[in-house]
Amino acid sequence: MLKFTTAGESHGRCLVALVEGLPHGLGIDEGFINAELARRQGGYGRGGRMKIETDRVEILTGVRNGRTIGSPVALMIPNSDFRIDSAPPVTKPRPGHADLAGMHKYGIRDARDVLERASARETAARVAAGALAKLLLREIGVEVIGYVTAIGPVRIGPPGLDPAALRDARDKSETYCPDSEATERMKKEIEAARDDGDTVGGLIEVQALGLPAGLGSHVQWRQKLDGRLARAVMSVQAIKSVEIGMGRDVAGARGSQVHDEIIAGESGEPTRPTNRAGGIEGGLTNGCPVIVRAAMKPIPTLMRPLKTIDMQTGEPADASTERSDICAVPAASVVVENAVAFELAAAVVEKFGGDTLDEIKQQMKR
Ligand code: EPS
Repeated sequence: MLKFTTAGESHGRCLVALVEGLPHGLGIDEGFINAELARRQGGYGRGGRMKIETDRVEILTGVRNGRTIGSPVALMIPNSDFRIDSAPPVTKPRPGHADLAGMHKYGIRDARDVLERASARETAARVAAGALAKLLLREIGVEVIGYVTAIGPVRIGPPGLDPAALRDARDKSETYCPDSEATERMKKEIEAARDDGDTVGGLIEVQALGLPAGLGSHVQWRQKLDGRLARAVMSVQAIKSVEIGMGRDVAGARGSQVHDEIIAGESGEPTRPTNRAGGIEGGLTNGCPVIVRAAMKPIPTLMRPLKTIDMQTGEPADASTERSDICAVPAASVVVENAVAFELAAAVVEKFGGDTLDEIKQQMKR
């Protein structure tokens, strides 16, 4: 079973990802992991922390001469802003953050112990783990591409580009949006939020291409691939909804406008002229691209703070204003992309798994 766990705090010594279940013999490209970490740090609207950090992975275990040896892979990303012991207490919980709920959970009046772990800084570890999964998917011809489709009210339609063009257009955009004209409007939206002391959210879309049919399972609820993807994406900090394919639009349409007809392809194989299901039927991949969409709320740390209560005094107060981002939707698109990649790689290992990468490839050819 391919799985990962993370550890680490926002201003602690480091972040850690422990990845178990990677096959033996997978080439580990450290430069690729670092490039993914750098993408996560970027995007228009990021705050001051990203000027302090240069996230780089240290591979602590499980790799010999650039290849996995079948044992767990421990990844570490050191924090430059390591000051957890001297970081000030946070007594005025920010609406929308884990601050107040976490204070209740632990019976404390300082949210620092909570926010250090709740912070989206943890997503650096998720991206590092996801990058390993992508290296595995790359070996079997699967690619996963995430991009931004909305910032606040600025929204684009389906990009309709082939994978190489899509990636290229996204990588040219400061908001990781494949539409250059929309990118400029998105930047203005972020600037307007900044000028108001506010924050702004958006929409993310991920496409996974080249997946074989039959990944996941229809048999048991916890094995259904759509459910597993939804959990992986919904658990990303600040994500409030997850959709697959048409998503919520299915509710207002008739069956004939929702389901993808099956026709014979050139050599008689079943194909689909449409992909409204987003590549998953019955909890299984159906051979079409998997399409996952997620909505991110605006970050809860507002420079023009919302009303709250000082938990030390019980008096009304303005919420705490830690340094933060105005918009982290581009960064979150990298996180969601990697979260999706990890679940898909786990489903591949489950179906075709063997001890080695070669065994997986052999199994897939059968
Ligand atoms: C983040 C690091 C954080 C924030 C952001 C994400 O750094 P700091 O708290 O030191 O400014 O920029 O965290 C949050 C949005 C949050 O709610 O905690 C990162 O590495 O992505």
